[in-house]
Amino acid sequence: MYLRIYIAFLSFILTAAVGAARTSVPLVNGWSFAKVEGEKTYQWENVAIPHTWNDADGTTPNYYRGKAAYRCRFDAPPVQLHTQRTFVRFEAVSQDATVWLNGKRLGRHQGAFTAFCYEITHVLKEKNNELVVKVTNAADSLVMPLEGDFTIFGGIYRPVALLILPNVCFTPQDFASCGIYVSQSKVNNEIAHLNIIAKVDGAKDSDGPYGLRTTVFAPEGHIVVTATNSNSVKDGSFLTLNQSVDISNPQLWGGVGNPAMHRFFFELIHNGQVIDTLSQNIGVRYFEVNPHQGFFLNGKEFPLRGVNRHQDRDGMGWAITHREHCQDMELIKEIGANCIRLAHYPHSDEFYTLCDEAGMLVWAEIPYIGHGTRHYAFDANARQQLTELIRQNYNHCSIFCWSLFNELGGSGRPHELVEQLNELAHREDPTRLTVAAANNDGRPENDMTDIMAYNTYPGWYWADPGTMQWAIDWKYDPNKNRAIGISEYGAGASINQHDQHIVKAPKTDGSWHPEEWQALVHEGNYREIRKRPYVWGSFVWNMFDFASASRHEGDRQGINDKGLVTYDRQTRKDAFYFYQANWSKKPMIHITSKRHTTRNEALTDIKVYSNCPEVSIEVNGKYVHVERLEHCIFVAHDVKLTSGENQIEAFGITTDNDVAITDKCSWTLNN
Ligand code: GCB
Repeated sequence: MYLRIYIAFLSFILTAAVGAARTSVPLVNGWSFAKVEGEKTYQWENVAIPHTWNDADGTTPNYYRGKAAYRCRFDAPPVQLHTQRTFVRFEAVSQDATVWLNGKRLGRHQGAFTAFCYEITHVLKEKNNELVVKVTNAADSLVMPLEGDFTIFGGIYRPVALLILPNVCFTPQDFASCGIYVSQSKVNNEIAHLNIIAKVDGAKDSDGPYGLRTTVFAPEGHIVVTATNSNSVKDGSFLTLNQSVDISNPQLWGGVGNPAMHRFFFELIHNGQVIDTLSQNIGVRYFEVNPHQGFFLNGKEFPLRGVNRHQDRDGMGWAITHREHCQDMELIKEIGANCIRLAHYPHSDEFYTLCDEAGMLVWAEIPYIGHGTRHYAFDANARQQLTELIRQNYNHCSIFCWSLFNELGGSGRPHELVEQLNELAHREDPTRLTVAAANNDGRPENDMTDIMAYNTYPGWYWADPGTMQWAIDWKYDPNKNRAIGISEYGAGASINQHDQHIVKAPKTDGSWHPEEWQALVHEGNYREIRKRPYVWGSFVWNMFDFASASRHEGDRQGINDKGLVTYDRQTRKDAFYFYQANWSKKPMIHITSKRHTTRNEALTDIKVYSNCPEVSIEVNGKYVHVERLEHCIFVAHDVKLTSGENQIEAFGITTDNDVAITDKCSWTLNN
């Protein structure tokens, strides 16, 4: 057995060495940047990529939405002139970029969230190349998104790299995808039937046949199958190789807790030689949404309990790095979610990869928000952004649905475009579902996607938290085969504002957003969601506070404070722990209102979230009576604090091995 694995790896390493002609050289340094206003170019400053020019003003109402320029001077990395080609690939530039190399215009890309790639083989010099990128993040009625409360940070905010590839290669130019698409056409517990399409760039008719060899490694590392047969057809400028691969008794990717992935190693073969190679980690899985029973993963009920994520971060805006992506994922894992809506636009490839590895199910989305314009160029931009989202992220097994819009309204007949986008998504990817998030009932586009979800804020923008029951029941029709989810719900909260008696929503656009109300909204909303197993998924708005320049509410300018974690990722709000208690298997206990350290009233309730079956609470060393409520909430009612400092301690006994876990805090009574 071990010998087999060893031989498999040895042959893997040897073929990889032949195909090592493919390299990627990140362009991180050597950049300078200047804002451009009219004829005036401001002082150039040295910057590193990723970069945004809105890191400091992104939460102010008049943040800079305009033009800027970047310049990068670099020497060419070693390239074998006759056998290799060079490309420059941008992972995302916000939002409209035109690129030149050594004075030659390479192209223009419109859309802030997707990658694009140009060939530079014949423009690249050995020394002193100058790459120029002119960018604007000014609002543009022909480029999605046209609306949304989130800040549109400008800049080259995701990595840029030079790709050095063999003359004939898996193409980087098919909407900047990796050139290979693994389609999970039929997967069940007995077999994974996969169709692979590899698009090849640079092949000439006179070259004779090209072949594709695919080797699939099991999660443990041994080879499970090697496929060598492929059909080739000329498809525009590419040669397309089609192949079927069957994995018998596949080890399935089972979501959080069981994200087993196979390694796919692709070799492009010509005249018996391996001329290009590519490797992808992909989990095989199958899923289904039953309109009356919810989400199923690999044939088993799998209720999706999720959060939404925006990509920005305090002091960095969208220009975040590996470290920040990982930290976000760690926090999402810590809360115990099993699903993420990556709102409201395509996120970084790196984050989808983290989702694959963590076993998170993912809702992926294009930025078609609020309204569109009835202009062919806008429609074309929508189609382009959707195609890029799908092709660039095709192999991410975490993604189960493509979302076509968020909260459309207005009279611009958006359903006509949604219909086109729905067809496009199905044509591009028949294996995944289409979805959308609406906030208005009765609109024609709400009936077009495979499954549907609604943004609803009972207890915040309207009514009280328990009204979530009507919000859901109103949308769900037991006689209709229409699966319903909750794509957004939540409430704003400041970690510096507290109220022990709050019974109704504060003024939502006011400055008073006590942390306690957010927690009550989530308790009330979640209770109703849980009672309805047909809700295929629910997604808290939002996992993190995010920049929303036009807002001035709560205790910070320019922040949407509905996050369960603060914008700097330093503080988990009480509502975070409510979900952790309900979702995470790791024993936890948390006293709420801990930050309400100075009290003016002696009588108070003490509320604790814990996933332990039993919780006890001591106040100044004496036990108080604790009532256990549903959904991991424990309350000691009308506890009397004494003047001065009070020590509160909560104990939970875990089910595993009777170990006690504790949390404590101290409150000072002022009279
Ligand atoms: C929504 C939007 C989202 C907003 C959110 C809010 O329905 O889809 O982009 O941020 O409401 O906080 O109001």
